[in-house]
Amino acid sequence: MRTEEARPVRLKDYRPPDWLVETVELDVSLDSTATPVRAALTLRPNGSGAAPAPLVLDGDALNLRALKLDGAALPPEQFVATPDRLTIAQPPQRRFRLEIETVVDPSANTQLSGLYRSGAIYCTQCEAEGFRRITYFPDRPDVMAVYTTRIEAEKAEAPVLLANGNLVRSGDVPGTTRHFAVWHDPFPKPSYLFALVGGNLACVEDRFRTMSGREVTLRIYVEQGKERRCLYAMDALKRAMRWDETAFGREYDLDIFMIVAVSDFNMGAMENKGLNIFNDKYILASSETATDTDFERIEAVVAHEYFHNWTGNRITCRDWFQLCLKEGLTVFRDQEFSADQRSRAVERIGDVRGLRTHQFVEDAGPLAHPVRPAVYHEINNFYTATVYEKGAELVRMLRVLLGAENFRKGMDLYFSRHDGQAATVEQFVQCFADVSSTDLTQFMLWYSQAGTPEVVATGSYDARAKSYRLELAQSIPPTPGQPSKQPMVVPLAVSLVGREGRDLPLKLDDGRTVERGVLTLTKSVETFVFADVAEQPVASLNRGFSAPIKLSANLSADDLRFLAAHDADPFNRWQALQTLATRLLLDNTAASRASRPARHDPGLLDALGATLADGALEPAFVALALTLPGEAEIAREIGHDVDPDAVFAARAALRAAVGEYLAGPLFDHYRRLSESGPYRPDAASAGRRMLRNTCLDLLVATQQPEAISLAARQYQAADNMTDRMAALSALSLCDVPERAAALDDFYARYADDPLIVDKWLTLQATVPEPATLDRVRALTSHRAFSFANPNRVRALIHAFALANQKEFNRADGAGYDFIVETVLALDPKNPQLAARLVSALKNWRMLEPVRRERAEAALRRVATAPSLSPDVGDIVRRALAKD
Ligand code: 0A1
Ligand code: ZN
Repeated sequence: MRTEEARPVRLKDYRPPDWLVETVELDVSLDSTATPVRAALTLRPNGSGAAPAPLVLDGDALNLRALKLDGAALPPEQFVATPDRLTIAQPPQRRFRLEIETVVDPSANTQLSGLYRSGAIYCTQCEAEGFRRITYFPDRPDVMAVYTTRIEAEKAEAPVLLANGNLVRSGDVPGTTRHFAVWHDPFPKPSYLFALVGGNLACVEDRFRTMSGREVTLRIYVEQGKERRCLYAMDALKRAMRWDETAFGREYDLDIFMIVAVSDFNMGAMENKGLNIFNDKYILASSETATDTDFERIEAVVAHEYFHNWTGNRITCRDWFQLCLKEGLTVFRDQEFSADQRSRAVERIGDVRGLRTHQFVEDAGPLAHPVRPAVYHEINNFYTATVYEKGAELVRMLRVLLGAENFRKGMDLYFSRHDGQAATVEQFVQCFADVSSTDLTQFMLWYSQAGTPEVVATGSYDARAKSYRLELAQSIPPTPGQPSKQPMVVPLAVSLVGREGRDLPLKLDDGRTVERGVLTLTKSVETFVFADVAEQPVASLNRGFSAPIKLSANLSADDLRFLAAHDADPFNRWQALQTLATRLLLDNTAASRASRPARHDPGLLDALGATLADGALEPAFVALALTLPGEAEIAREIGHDVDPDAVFAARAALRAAVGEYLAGPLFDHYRRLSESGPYRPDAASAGRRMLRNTCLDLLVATQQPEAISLAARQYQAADNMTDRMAALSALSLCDVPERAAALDDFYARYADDPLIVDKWLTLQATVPEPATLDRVRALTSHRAFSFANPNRVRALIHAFALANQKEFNRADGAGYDFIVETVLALDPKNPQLAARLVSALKNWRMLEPVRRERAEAALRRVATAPSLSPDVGDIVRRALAKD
């Protein structure tokens, strides 16, 4: 195992590589414990006239068996090979061929990086730095080579042999029980996009005709017997391929596109060229096994990985600091795809909820970092909500600022100007500056300044002058290493909403025009005065969440109720209700801590009731409107001295109050929305189920026996996983006998299906009761659980630490102790997984003093443990750092 090493890597130190690799020929002979890897690289010096450069290749836990240069064994005094480096001090300063033989042990690879085994399948994961665990290589994304891969294996063990690109040849190895396949990928690619797979896999096949008429074979490989569960993923893939042609003019480029689903995977999926490898959770779905949310995620992840073919693969990143160049942009693209496939408003609300829950929370704590970080110790720790989700928001802001047409032109220019290159964020943004003749220098601050900007809006109407004055002030809180910030460009989509919800014309008194309803704030404080405002309006600001900011506006409760009922922008209708609920939840959390009685807000309840009654609204939108902000988000709003018990109590009380106050209409909707006919995963059907299940959840929150038995009945009668899980999850929050019975029944029904058992583990981990921690501990010995499988660990332990704020943050610190124990046990086996788990403690400074002290002590125990991985070491050091 690699242990900690002092290696800050800095953006400012970037240097082009001394050596380039033109071609890579790999020959991998699969064996479960000793797989020989022969790599033949054609290397050439990068650039001319420079001082002679040594050749330094990266390695990680490698074992060199042989080394040849231009066909001759290299004498031992001419090179140094350690597990993590191969150095040839004086290589010839010309093109040469280097043949390297290493041997790797896939079965011992518990980190799931490099070549490893998932069950009986051989597979690889090379992003970010996994290729160096297979062979010595300049393992950096700006070294792009053409790969030819020969894989050999026992026919019986691995009848299917796959690698990137197109199949060139395959056949038996004469005189043996082995066979081979040779794959060639004509597109030069960085090593992180290399992949190979070997195993006994079933395959589902389809075809796609691209917009220029080329026929592409599509294949999804899965465990034998699970073929039927791939059909939805295949359908999503074809829709994604078509969408990329229409929305971005991007066509697929190889003859075959393959996806392989494996059970052991550290992340969601990986966009290897022509051979995506997926966590099977994001492929397998049927109405009996997957919820609507699972279907939606599968669609989004399949699309995301496919979209990487252009944004990531054809144009890759110059270095890992540019990670958002592929990830932020590709998340933006998958969000747009989902918005077009489903409901734009509902998708946007979902994306913003995700951003606030994960990214805003990250940005408010010690792990805050810019979308493009300037330094890292361990790149694996930068696959974050900030790089992905905030990164996507920055791309979206470019579109808001420049308009859809210029945005598309900018994308077209990016694709044509940088195809085949390893690019930077500057080069990306420059394309938009060029097509729109706009100076985007200030916009670049979004990439370099961490922290969520706070915008305070103060509006006032002058009835006599018929003018509306809007003062906007922005500030960005300090974040680690960045004590003070410069003002950013904030594109604020706005409207002045008049009586009956009409958008009043926007005319600035200084003659400037408000293009596409967007005000662009560029200074710390700016005032906009609107002229000819015929009536007193209510300002609807940051429509569609046009900028990823925290906005506070001087809107009264009446104004918010008005917007909730009338705003033409659905996002802000939803936001108005969230703001009202957040105000109440903050007051009541404080009241609970001070043992004061809770405040009631009949106005909020009426507004929720009116939303429920509004038949013109989409059911999924109504469901989101009825869903209160989560505990993590409320905690972040409070910001300091947080008592998670008080947050939980305030939220639970409000859910119960909504359930009681709206019991009649909730029951009515519940009955009216029952679906007839077979289950269909489309967005409209899913939206109806979502609203019906939200009604059930609010009713069950009252703990009334009638509601409990309704949930118990739904659990039994459900003909699809969405309804069964919704009933079980509502019940799981109540301490009633029906809960235990339903949980036992669920396990008995699905014991043989690990992905479904994961749902069962999560439900138990998220019960907000003191007995939960013991239950979670006990479940770690359950036969369905394994520390070796990341999905199991995430389902049980990450869920406890991240989705059960109350029990994880127990005042006695036992929740933290459990996480520390688990992190230390996991770290030597799978550091990436351990690092993600320990980051659950990142917001310790926000807590009230007793918990804060215990959480800090827990982090210190991790920090002082011997031989931490670089992954965990980096997180705990940053989490504890002073600034
Ligand atoms: N590029 C993938 C995510 C990914 C990142 C790192 C991995 O291993 C450390 C694996 C996958 C994506 O964005 O889908
Ligand atoms: Zn991605």
